[in-house]
Amino acid sequence: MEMTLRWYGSAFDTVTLKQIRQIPGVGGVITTLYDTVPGEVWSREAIRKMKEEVAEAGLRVSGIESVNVHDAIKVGSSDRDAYIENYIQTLENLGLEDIHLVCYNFMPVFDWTRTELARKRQDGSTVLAYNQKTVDDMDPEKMFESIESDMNGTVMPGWEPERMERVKELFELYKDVDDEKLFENLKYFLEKIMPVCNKYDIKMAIHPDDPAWSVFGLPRIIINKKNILRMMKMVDDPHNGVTFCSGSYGTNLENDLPDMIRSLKGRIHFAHVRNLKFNSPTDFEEAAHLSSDGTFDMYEIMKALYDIGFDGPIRPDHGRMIWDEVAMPGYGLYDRALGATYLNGLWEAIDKNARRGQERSGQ
Ligand SMILES: [Mn+2]
Repeated sequence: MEMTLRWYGSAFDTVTLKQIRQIPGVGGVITTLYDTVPGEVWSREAIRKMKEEVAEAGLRVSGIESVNVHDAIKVGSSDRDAYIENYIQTLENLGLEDIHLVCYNFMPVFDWTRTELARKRQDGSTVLAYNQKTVDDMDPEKMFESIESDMNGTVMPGWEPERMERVKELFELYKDVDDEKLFENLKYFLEKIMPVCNKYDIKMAIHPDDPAWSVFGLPRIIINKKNILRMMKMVDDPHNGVTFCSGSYGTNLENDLPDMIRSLKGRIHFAHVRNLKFNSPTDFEEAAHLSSDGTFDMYEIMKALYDIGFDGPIRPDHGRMIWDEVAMPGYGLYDRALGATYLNGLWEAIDKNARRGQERSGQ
């Protein structure tokens, strides 16, 4: 595996490449052209400029998170082919610039959903949190307003103000789209892009829906083992893979995370590893990465990734806001640096233990 950190670009991120370079064991960033809109072609020049900036700081671009998919593709409207053509052109330009990993999602209207961006924990840190009751009592059009004040002046991915102004229109757009239709549209999209992915060896890594169930009555399909295996099978190409995000699949306690990882051997192209603390099955908050601070056994998650021979980029995911840092909620420097270090430590221990086991058995 390759330890990385997500970075939004120098114009948008409070964290600098210089800081990332100083986190032990982090050699790459997962980044994006944050000022592009879904459906737009990314130019080779812009991609190269981004790569050069990262390289000058002594790091590499390990992958893109995300190239967002236009709503026309998700709902399957008549203009989708033009947007798919643009997507293919972007993939081609990324391939020509030697970038081989693209994370994306297929979530309708809202990307990840949280009801609080700064819930205070006992130690004084603040974290993102989710409470189903709050969602049930809320008008979806008010969702953005309710969390905007806690964004610390940043623009959060999937929650761009221009997009949120259109929420009503977006709900209208998705009104006839159910799970089956969404699967169908995803299949159509993947079949169209697989040739360019094969040509440039670009691994597509779909991010799970977060939380892993329907929110505001919208369809959600990338939520559990059954659905993700269906998706792998419906376009059975190794370039059609997943981002294994423990914090997103883990929102549903019925998802057995190590088991899911093992069942996706060879198709996990990217991993987000973080912990959640459940107060009830429908109320959770984002904990520190350490197992004992949350509900998940992080050793078992890392062990499963190790056991399937995972060799792609991995990143700590949302961190807590600690030490008075002011940053995009979930994306400060300090707690993600602690997370990277902890995950690197787990991996080293698992790796050494496995090697010693092999030596002992004379293999
Ligand atoms: Mn994630």
